[in-house]
Amino acid sequence: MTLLETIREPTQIHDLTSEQLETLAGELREKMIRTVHKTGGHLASSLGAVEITLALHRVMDSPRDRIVWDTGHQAYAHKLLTGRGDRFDTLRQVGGIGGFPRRSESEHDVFDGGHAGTGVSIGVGMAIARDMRPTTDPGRRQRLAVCVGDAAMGSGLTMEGLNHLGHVKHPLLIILNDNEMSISPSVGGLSTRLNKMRLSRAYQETKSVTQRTLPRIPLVGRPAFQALAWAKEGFKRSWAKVGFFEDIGLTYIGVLDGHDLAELELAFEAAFQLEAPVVVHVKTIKGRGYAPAEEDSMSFHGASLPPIDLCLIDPTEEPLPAEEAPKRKPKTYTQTFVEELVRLAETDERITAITAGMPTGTGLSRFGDHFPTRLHDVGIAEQHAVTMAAGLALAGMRPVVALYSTFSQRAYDGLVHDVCQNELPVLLGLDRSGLVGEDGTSHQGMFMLPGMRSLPNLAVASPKDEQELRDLVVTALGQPGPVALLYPRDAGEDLPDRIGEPLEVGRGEVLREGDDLLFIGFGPIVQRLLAVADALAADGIAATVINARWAKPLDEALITEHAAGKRLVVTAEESAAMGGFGDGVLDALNRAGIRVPLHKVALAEGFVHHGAVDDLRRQQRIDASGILEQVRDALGAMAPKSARSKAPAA
Ligand SMILES: Cc1ncc(C[n+]2csc(CCOP(=O)(O)OP(=O)(O)O)c2C)c(N)n1
Repeated sequence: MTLLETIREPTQIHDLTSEQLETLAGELREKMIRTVHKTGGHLASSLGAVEITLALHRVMDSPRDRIVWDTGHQAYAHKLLTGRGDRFDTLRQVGGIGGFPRRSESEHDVFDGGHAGTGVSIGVGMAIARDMRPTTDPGRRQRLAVCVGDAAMGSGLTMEGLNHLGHVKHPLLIILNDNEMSISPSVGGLSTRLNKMRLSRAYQETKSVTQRTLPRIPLVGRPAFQALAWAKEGFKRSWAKVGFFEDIGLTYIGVLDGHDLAELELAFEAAFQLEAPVVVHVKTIKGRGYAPAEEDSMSFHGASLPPIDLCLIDPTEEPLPAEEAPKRKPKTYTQTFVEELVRLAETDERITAITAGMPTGTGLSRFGDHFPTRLHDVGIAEQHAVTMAAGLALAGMRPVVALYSTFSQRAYDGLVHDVCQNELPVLLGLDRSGLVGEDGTSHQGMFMLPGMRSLPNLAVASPKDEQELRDLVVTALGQPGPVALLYPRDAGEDLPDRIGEPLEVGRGEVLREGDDLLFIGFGPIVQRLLAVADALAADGIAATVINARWAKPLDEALITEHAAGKRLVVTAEESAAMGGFGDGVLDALNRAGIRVPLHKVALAEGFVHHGAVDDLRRQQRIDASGILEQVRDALGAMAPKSARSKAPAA
């Protein structure tokens, strides 16, 4: 049995020796590497945070004390130390444990995360609540810590939280886990500043900061004594230029080696003794402990990882087989979107692209390869990305912002107030629209369509295949106002490349005709409707299939023309049902006075948990066979009672 296998509760690590802790750190890393080898996941970030996790759990007493993981993608060691070792191999699988902290899994998880930049605000809220308790309440002694990556540190939400914390000054430990990386290298003025802090170690400032801070450390108890001893030595060697954080009212300790467990423990203890908001700035190596991930943390950041060579952690394992020629994979919608953009940007210098910290995920790095000065990575700052696009558009440019649908939720006000109110020609590419899979509830791209349907001036489209995505990119960039294009994480239909052609805004198309039913789909789900129509045709039920293309403006004329006289209208979208595309069709039919039963195929109400996209589609009954079942159920429910009892089971 390994040491890790004996740990059920984090308090068990309080009494381990430094040798045992070193062994444990190794075992944690091995377990992560072996698991993520099979499941995929955020390997590099979690490998880099092992010592931070151990140190936090040693100086804190979770769950009485609370540890908040910003984003939550670096918390695998925390999961393994808090009773989830047995189930860890189910990571990110349907029914298994999630990739981010989840309160349903453990009392040690504080907050269901997934989006970057939330940690400090959560921590500030909890600190305020703690300090509102009566002074006699033991809960007042609760220690609170937030671990934030350097890229998330630069996000707007974190900045708002720090700004407020510097004002209210509630005790809170913020660990700045600085590995110089976002998914790609971190960008921005703060990142440059952190670099300087790391490099300079400004001893000349040590004295004044030490003088200011040391008297505030109470001299009681052994931990305080240790902390003080550390502080006396540690401040000398590690206080760096403190301007930024100190200027806004936070105490700063750093820069420390984020893999030196003893030093981290002392720093965290010292920070708690200060009873103030303290930023402990630690330098870590993303991917620490697995050479390929240390060398290329970008590839080992997340979901679709390169193959993991287990023999690098255990020589008895077989090395990876020699590389086979890569199989040709159909192009993704993301690739097609960027290809078309690049093509258009060759002749239109006004086209500029913006990413919020996701140049590789959104494919825009390719745009940057062609036009380095026309790609702007603003960091994890979706709101700024969209409002900055409004600024570019006001100045005559044709900005294209590509965001994952889920992260674009942050930019909703920018879209409403800045882009739509001002009717600006911004193209918003909503990548990962629909189910995204293993990242789970926080990441599914399912809420923006209902949110956007009510926005004046905005056109909203989604293609049935990747060729049509090209057409829609051309169309969108020809519009005088804003357009949102929704496309999924998936590969396309493997259709030949061709140049996009402009389409008419708000015009759908009929793909096949049949007298009994009307299917209307928004986005690539149209392909599944065609398959369902084929299956029903074999039963003698004929369906018309409309590719709507536009959720807004909706092709009401086409829809009402074909809905009249049908037994059932079925709408389909891979998005939240409430207020979505189907509701738009229903409204249109009502307005036109057409009374036909309508069945909405969409995601069930509630959050969609993690798992492979195919499994989730099956679970939600929005894969082709699920839709077929739904249609048969709806037809069965409509049949007159006598006929219904005879109807075959779906
Ligand atoms: C609002 C939001 N935008 C984008 C992302 C995608 N994302 C996940 S982790 C990450 C990089 C985080 O970098 P950092 O905070 O420095 O932590 P590290 O992974 O380097 O430890 C990004 C951009 C996200 N989770 N949330």
